[in-house]
Formats: sequence, structure tokens, C-alpha cells
Amino acid sequence: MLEDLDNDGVPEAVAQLTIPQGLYVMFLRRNGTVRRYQKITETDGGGGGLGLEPSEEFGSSPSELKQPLGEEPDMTRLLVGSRGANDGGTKAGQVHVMRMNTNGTINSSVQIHNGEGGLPVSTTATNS
Ligand SMILES: [Ca+2]
Repeated sequence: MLEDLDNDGVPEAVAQLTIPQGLYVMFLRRNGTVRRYQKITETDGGGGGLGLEPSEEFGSSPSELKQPLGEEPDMTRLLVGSRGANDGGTKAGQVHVMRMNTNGTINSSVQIHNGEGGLPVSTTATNS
């Protein structure tokens, strides 16, 4: 779940897509059905800036960073895994930390993986 991105009093839900790889940000009604959704893929929702590789399995374990980081403007941050990403080593995986717009698209993002985003380089980090 995400906090209420669009301020309608109902939280949003996030789920992984497998074909194409990506995410659905779902804006819910009070009865739990989807009022509208925003797809985030390599071609939708600002996902083109993520540098996704074809088989990196982007979209796993989406979660919200609950505590604000204090940056202005402080926007909702969605953390999403890419367990098959090769940037930090073959299939070493990575996490995308995405600042979210109120319409469910990505405002900006950073990546954390082996040797990037504050993590040291490890020669043994794999999830194979
Ligand atoms: Ca909402």
C-alpha cells in the first residue's frame, strides 16, 4: 500500500506486472475496486528513466518509505526491487528509490545496488 497520493482519503495499492515488467499504481475506491491506475514500465509513467534491462524483474516487493527524508518538496518515496538487475554484478539485483508524483508517475529516482547509491562493492553479492 501507499499513502494517499491523490489526497482523496483512500490509500493507493501497488502491484508488480510481469508482462511487461513494471508496476501498477492503483487508485482505489472505498470498496477496494480500482478507480483508475497508472502503469509504470519502460514506456509508461516515467519508467523510461529507470534504465531497465529486459529481464531485470523490476517491480518486486514495492514498499513505501514511511519516514520523510526532509527534502523539499518531500514527496512519497516508493522502493521497488529489480532482483535480476546486472548493474552491480550478474543478477546481483538493485533497488529503485522513486519519488512519486500525486498522479502515480515517477518524479525522479535513484538506484541502490552493489557499489552504487552508498553500498560498498561486494564480490559475493548475488541472489542466484
Ligand atoms: Ca487516494
